[in-house]
This record gives sequence, C-alpha cells and structure tokens, in this order.
Amino acid sequence: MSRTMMEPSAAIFRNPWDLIDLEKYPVADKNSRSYQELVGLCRKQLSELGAAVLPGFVSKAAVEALAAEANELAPLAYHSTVEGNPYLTPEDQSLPLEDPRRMIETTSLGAVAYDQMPEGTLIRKLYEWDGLMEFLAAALGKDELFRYADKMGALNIAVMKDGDYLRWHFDQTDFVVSLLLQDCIAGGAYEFVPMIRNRQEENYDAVRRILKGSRDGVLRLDIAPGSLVLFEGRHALHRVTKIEGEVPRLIALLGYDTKPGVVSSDHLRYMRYGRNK
Ligand SMILES: O=C(O)CCC(=O)C(=O)O
Ligand SMILES: [Fe+2]
Repeated sequence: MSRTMMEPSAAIFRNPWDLIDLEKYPVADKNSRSYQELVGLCRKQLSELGAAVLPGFVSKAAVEALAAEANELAPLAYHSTVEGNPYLTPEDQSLPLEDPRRMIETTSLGAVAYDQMPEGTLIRKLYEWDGLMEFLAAALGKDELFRYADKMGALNIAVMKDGDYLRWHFDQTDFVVSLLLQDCIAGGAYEFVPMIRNRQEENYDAVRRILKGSRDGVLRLDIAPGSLVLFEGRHALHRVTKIEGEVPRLIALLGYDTKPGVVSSDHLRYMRYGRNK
C-alpha cells in the first residue's frame, strides 16, 4: 500500500472510534443510556429477523477512506470458484436428486485475507478495537467475544466483481458481522429467508422451493456502504445475487467467536485463500 494513500486518512482517523458516527451510534460510551438503547434495538432486530442493520455506522468520510483502502488491497484478493450445496457438505449420491443437499450451485468471489492487510490500515484499526468487540458482544447477547484467531480468516475483505455470486447457503458459524465498503452498480443484493430451519427441523422442502426459485419468505437487505450488519446465518438461508458492472462490491467480514483461540481448517484455508501459509 502506498504511503501517500495512507497518511491523510491516518491523520484524520487517529483512533478507531473516529471512523464511527458516534452521535448516531454511541458505542464508545458503554455507561450511557443511549448505548443501552442501541444494544436493545439490535437485540430486538436479531430476535425478530435474525439480522440487525446499522445504517451509516461509519461516517461518510470514513466510508470514503475505507473504500479507497479496500480498492488498493483488492488486487491481492485470491479468487475462488467453488461448487457445493447450501450446507457445504460433501455430495451424498444416495439421496434423491431433488433433495436440497444435492442441489449444487457455484460460488465465485475473491477474498483479501487478514495477513494481507498492513498493520495500521483503517479496517484493521476498527476490527482490532476492543470497544467495538464489546459492543458487538452486548448487541449479539453474548457474555464475551474474542477475535477469530485465524491469521487469514479473522478479517476479510470480500471482493465481488462482475459475474461473481455467493450462492444460497447456511453459515457454519452463529453470526457474521459485515461492513459494506463499496456497492456494485447492479446486482449484489443480500437476500435471506429468516429462520427457515432451526435446531429441531431442517425443513428441506422449504429450502428446496427457494433453491428452485420460489420467493416465498425471501427478504432483501437494502444496505448502503457504511452500514454495519449483524447476521445470524446458521438458520437463515442467504445469498448475494450476481454482481453486474465494472465496480466491485467490497465488504469487510469481521470474524469473532464466543471462545478464544478458534482457527480455520487447512482445507478451508486452501479453498478460500489458495494457500495455508
Ligand atoms: O457478503 C455478504 O454480504 C455475506 C457474506 C456471507 O454470507 C458469508 O460470508 O457467509
Ligand atoms: Fe453466509
């Protein structure tokens, strides 16, 4: 990353909280009433929808600086094309073809890994700030959160270019925190079906209908750059529709876990970053 790009932003955003619109989102002031109200609002949205959206979480100036930074990092992204089912399980040929576990689609996207982001970049400052992590724990209703300990997977910038697509899937983790940095010209919509499955019931019929094109219960998150999204993706089927046009969709994915020291598997690292070291 060139120093000319870094210096002006670094001067304006000395502290991680300088990136955040603190008037709207008083995340630096744990003891205030407005902090507690914000936490309450997030919990309510999460329990009703499985998602909480905080539009304009980072200020306009901060989005510009973060997007500029992400555009500089984007050429480092490893692009992968992976076929699979929504459960990310190996294909089981004993199942009927109409079973959603056999309904294969292709995901294609790029990822800039945490270890490719220089120390001191704005996105790292934000992610590495304990204050944000504490706020997220409260908003997600967890006692404590830890940054994901994987040197590649902890923080990612997903780079989705013309024709890229993130297929319908369930997450293997309880939640994802994302910050959209740059939107594409067309496509790239975040679609989801809240609580289509739960711990007791897989609801394969409903999943199959969505995979075959039904719009029954499908919601769209209409988010602008600068929005922070907390999403519980284990029970919600979700996807990002195909990107169209020359401007890539850039989104930061902030990894946390309720346990310390959690890392990714070798297999997943090879798939997502094309390397293990
Ligand atoms: O790019 C997004 O908005 C969602 C990413 C996602 O669903 C995932 O990483 O599992
Ligand atoms: Fe997901």
